Amino acid sequence: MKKTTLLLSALAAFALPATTHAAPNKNLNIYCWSEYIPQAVIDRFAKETGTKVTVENYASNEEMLSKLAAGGGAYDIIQPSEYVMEALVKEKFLHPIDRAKIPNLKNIAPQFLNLAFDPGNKFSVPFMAGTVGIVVNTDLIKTEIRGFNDVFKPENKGNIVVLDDAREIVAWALLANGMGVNQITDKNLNKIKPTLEKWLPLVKVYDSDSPKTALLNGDVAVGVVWGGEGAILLNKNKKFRWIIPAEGSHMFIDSLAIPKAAKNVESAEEFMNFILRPEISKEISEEFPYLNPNLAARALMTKKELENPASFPTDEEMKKMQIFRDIGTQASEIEEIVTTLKAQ
Ligand code: N2P
Repeated sequence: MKKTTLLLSALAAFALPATTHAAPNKNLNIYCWSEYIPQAVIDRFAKETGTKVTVENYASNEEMLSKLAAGGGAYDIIQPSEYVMEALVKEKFLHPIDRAKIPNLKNIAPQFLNLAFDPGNKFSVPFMAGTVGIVVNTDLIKTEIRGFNDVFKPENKGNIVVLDDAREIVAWALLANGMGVNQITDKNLNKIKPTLEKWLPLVKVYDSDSPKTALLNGDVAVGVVWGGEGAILLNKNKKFRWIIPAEGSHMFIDSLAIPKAAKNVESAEEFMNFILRPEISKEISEEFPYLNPNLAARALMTKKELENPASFPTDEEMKKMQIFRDIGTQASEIEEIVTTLKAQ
């Protein structure tokens, strides 16, 4: 949220007569991805449960981790992706979830439960899943784009937006060199460096918060973006096309978890159960159309929403998707490689 908006809402709250709202007696501090949890959902939870909710955003798993590592913030809920959840589980950073408090977990499709990053879902509740793919503005690009190798071509120089995310960018280069997204060894990193050296100077915009914006404005003609962002573009204009890269792709699963140091565990569990309600989860999908793992919510969604190819990959596409694993200390290495190459 912009500072001015914050200030305005603080002032507005101040201006309300004290009698109109019972003072919230519960607190919940959420640290989550930007453009992922609609404000209306937060507001409804706050009102319904009498909870004072604060929300802070991050644009990458690594940004969240560095803040947590620096001891920053006192969060009750965080929203890591699978590979970071795996690390946090290993490091015993998380508070176990009381499943009895989250009966709505029954709404989640079995394929998103009990995954390698958290067997038995002892610490994590799936929020949303998705993939990363290519969006092409077909008014501006007339040649066929099938995969990363077609995007990162000299003729597209200065016309490309990509996610500002080292793990993502390295995964695409691995795939383009015929390797799996988790095959991150020093040897393989050396092998893919020439690819990154070729690709990154072609990029105009790095944006993980809202990569759709550069495409919508016509600042760029092609992008490698989150599925939910692609889905919004497809809904906005028929000139946008979605492509799952021919070289391969991955599926992310972003879940909610409670840090051990959380002060408001009950509110955190209450919120987890709340977002898993079919109608709330559907509302989240309406604003941020990712791959919703909630079957009860999907039952409420329109055919158009369910058929958006950027939200819901086909079964065939899903079968081929890889899932990121924790790569330990190699994470800082890839961060360094990408940062250095971006600066050139
Ligand atoms: C939401 C970003 C999607 C998260 N803005 C990808 N893991």
